[in-house]
Amino acid sequence: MADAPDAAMNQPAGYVPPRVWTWDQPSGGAFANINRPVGGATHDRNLPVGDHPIQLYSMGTPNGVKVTILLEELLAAGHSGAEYDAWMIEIGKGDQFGSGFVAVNPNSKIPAMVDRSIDPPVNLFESGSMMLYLAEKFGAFLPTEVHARAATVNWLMWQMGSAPFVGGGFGHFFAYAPFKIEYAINRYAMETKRQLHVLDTQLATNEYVAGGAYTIADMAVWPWYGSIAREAYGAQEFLGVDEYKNLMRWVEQVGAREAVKRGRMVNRTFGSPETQLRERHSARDFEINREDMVEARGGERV
Ligand SMILES: N[C@@H](CCC(=O)N[C@@H](CS)C(=O)NCC(=O)O)C(=O)O
Repeated sequence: MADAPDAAMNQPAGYVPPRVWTWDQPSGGAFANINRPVGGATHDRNLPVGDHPIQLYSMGTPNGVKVTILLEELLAAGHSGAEYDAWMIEIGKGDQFGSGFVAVNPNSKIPAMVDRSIDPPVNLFESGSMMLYLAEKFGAFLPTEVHARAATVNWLMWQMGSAPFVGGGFGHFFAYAPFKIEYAINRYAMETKRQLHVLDTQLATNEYVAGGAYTIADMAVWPWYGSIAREAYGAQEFLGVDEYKNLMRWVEQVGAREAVKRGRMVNRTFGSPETQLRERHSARDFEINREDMVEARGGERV
C-alpha cells in the first residue's frame, strides 16, 4: 500500500508517496543518468551498416553476450550465413536513445539486431526473441523433438523472466543503489538464491539446462548465472555460490567452449584489454583488433 502505517519507518524517514509521481529529482545510484520515465529517441543518429547479413547493435553485458555467444556458436558449427557485424552501443552514453536504434528497438535497450539477408530487413529486439529467431533460421541449438524443444523454450523464457530480479533487483540494491537498504537486499538475495537453487537442481540430473543437449537455453542462462557464480556485483561470498555444485560444474563446462570465450569478448567495455573486442566485423578481429592490440597501436583499429 502506498501510505504505509508508520511513515517514520520509511526510507527516507517520513517519506510518503505523493498521489501522483513526478520526475523532479535524480534517483541517485549508478546509471541514474540514463533513466527516464518516457520512451523514444533523444537525438538523431543513423545506425552504421556493415557488409554481413546480420547487423548487431549491442554491448557486452549479459543480455548482449547471449546473442554474441549464439552467433559465434553458429559460425563454429559452419553456418556462414551467421556472419555478423557487431557495433558498439554505449548505453552509459545514451546511444540506445539514438533515432536509428529506437527505430529497430522502441524499447531502447541492447541488444538489437537487423537481419539484412531478407528484403525488407527483419528488425529484432529482446535477446530471447533474437535467439529463437537465429536458432530457427539456422536450424541449430533448438531441438526439433517436441519435448526437447518445449524444455528449451521453457528455460529460455525462464531466463528472460528471472534475470531481471537478479540484475534490476539484487544487483541494483546490492551494488548500484546510492545506499544499502536491508529490506530490498534481503528480498532480492532470497529470490536470487532461490533461482540459483532451481538451476542447481535442474543441473543435478541434466548435463545441460534443458536436458542432454547444449541449446540456446544454455547460451541464454550462462551469461547471467555464470556471471553471478563467478564475478557479478562482488556478491559470490554473500550469496554462497559455492554451495551450488552442479551449477558450478556447468558454468565451467560451458565457459570452456571456444565460441563462448569469443562471444564474451564481443562489444565488451570492461575487464582487462585482452578480453575486449569492442567491435567485431570479421573473425580475424579476434586476432588483430583486441583492445590490448588497439591500445598498443595508439588507438588504431585495422
Ligand atoms: N529483456 C531485454 C533486456 C535488455 C536490457 O535490459 N538491456 C540493458 C543492458 S543489459 C540496457 O540496454 N540498458 C540501457 C537502458 O536501460 O537505458 C533483453 O533480454 O534483451
